[in-house]
Amino acid sequence: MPAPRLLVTRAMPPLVEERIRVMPVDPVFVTGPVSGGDLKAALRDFDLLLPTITDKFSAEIFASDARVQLLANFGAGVEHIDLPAAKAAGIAVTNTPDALTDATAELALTLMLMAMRRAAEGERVVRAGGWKGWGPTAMLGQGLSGKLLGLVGYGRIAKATAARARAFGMRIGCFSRSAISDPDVQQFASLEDLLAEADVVSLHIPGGEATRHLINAERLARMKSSAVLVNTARGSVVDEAALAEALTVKRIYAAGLDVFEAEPKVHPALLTCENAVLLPHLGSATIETRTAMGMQALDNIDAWLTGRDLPNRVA
Ligand code: 8YV
Repeated sequence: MPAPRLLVTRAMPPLVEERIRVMPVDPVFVTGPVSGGDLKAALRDFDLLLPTITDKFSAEIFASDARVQLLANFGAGVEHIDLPAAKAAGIAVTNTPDALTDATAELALTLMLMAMRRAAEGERVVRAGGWKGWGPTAMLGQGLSGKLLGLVGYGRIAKATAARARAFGMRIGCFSRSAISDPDVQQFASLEDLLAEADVVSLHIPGGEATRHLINAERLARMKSSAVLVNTARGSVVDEAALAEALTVKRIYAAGLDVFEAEPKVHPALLTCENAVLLPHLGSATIETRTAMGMQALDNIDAWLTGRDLPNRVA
C-alpha cells in the first residue's frame, strides 16, 4: 500500500518538518498560500492536508470528489474552513487549541501595555528624531494597575490573559454566554454593560458570521472615552471603519490590534491613527508556539494514521 499523501501548505518550523519526514506519509511541502483552484485539486490528489488560516476552504472548494480525509488545521480558529461543507464531503477537521494559549495571552498583554502606555507612538517619535527630552507632562499614558479588564468571551486564551493581567494589578470582568464560577471574575449580564465599565476591552471570541462586526459604531460609543480595545481574536469581530472613526475623534482612548478584517490589508484610516497599535497577526508567533502548533496538528494526523480518535476534532 502506498503511504498516504500529505500536503503541507506553508513552510513549517524545522522540528515540525523533521517529524513529518519520518512519519509514514508521502509529504509534499509548498511554501505559499494555496489558491482556491489548487486547494480544490489538493482535495482530489491528497489523503491528508496540513493547512493554515491563509487557505480558504469555501463550500464550493469541497464540491468535487474528495480523496482527502483529514484537514489537520495549523491553528485554533477554523472559520476559514466551511465546516458543514467539510462534514458533508466526509472530511474530518482538527485544530490546535492548546498550543497557542499562552503566546496569544502574552500578546494581548503586550497590546494592552503598548496602547495604554503609548509605547508605539513613543517609539515613532524617537525614531523620527522628534523627542524633545523628558518632561513632567510629556507623553502621559495610563497605567494598568487597578483598571478593569473586560474580557469578551471566557475561553482558554481569555483565562490566560486574565491570569497575566492580575499580575499587573488589574480587576477582571467578562461577558460570556456560559456561567462562570470563578469568584475573582465579575460576570456582566450584557456586552453593553461590560463595554460601559471596562477600562480595557479584550476580545476572545471566534470569528465567522455569528460574531461579524460585534464591535460596531454603536458599541464603541458605549465604551469609556478613556478605554482601550484589544483584539487578538479575529479582525471580522470589529467594524474597522467604525473603529478608525472612534479613534480619530478620540471617542475611545486607543486600540491594540493584532488581527484585521482583510489581512494582510489594514483599513487605510487605521494606519493614520496615532492611538492605534497595529501588529501583523503575531499572536502565536513564537518559535516554541509555532512548533507546538505543528506538533499538535501532527498528533491528529498520527491518530488518523493509526485509526485512533482524533484528539482535536472540530468537524
Ligand atoms: C495562527 C491564530 O497563527 O490559531 C489561530 O487561530 O489566529 C493564529 O495565531 C494562525 O491561525 C495559523 O493558521
